[in-house]
Amino acid sequence: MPKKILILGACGQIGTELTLALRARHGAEAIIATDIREGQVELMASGPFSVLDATDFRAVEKIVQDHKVEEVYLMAAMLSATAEKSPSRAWELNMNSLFHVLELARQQQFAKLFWPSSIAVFGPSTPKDNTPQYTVTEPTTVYGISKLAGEGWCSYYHRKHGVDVRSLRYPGLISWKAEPGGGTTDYAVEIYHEALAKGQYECFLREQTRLPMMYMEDAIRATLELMEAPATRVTIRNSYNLGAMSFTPAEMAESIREHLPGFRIGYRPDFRQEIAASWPERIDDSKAREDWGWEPRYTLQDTTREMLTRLRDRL
Ligand code: AKB
Repeated sequence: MPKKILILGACGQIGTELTLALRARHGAEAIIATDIREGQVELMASGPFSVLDATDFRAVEKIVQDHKVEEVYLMAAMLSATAEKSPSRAWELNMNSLFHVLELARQQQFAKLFWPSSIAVFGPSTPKDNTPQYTVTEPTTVYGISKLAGEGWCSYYHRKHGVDVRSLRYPGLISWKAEPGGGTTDYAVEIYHEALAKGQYECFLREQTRLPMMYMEDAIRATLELMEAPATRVTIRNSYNLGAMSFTPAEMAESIREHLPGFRIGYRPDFRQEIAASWPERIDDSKAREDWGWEPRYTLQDTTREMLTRLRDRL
């Protein structure tokens, strides 16, 4: 019998592709996808799905027990921009959902946990270029504070209770299957949709705002590689820095112009500019490379080519 894997937050930007990738690897029936609401057609048709609130401890415990779950991926979270608008709801969702699964793992109700962290754990006092694994972490957003606290709890549960919890500090993620929602890096997905639909885009960040980014296929592969690595290779139990590329909105627009020469971009920075300005520009992910062999594949040019081709095919 294949091991049963539970995904909480399966309908979000990462959850959607993670669910499909895990189903391709382990078989549809082995993956129990859950979310607070139903997701897109491809995901819903791909295998078992239950509506589940990740902050409801009893409901999560029941599904773990009913399916004899061995691994959990907790992908439910409120992202940076939305969290600034609802700080207490963001804290409740981001922290309580994590506590619940850490507790169930401590009670040995399942064996292995993945929890996503973010470049948002860093703040304005962090070195921006080649941000090291170990450095100042003074986040200035609600989301970043919750991710930093979560990292602390992950390493605590590992040290004190031997919980096999693994985590990545994702950069901004670029995907075509599912759209992001409520993040500061979302412009890097919106821009492709608008480039194809209207030939122009108004960006909510300034043109020279450089941020670390990654194509979703790399992010999913990183997640699976970390989860499949032998426990002895996983020396970091709060969260690994993870990098791939780094660019500004102006550079992204330039890469789109190589395919759509008439594409135009304008800039109208909003409150997300301040969030982006507090984050690193480029990440040093040498610990992930050393420990479990991380190697990104997609550059900005690859990403632009893939995004435009895939989105065009879907039109
Ligand atoms: C966000 O913009 O909030 C996220 C992230 C960098 O964690 N994409």
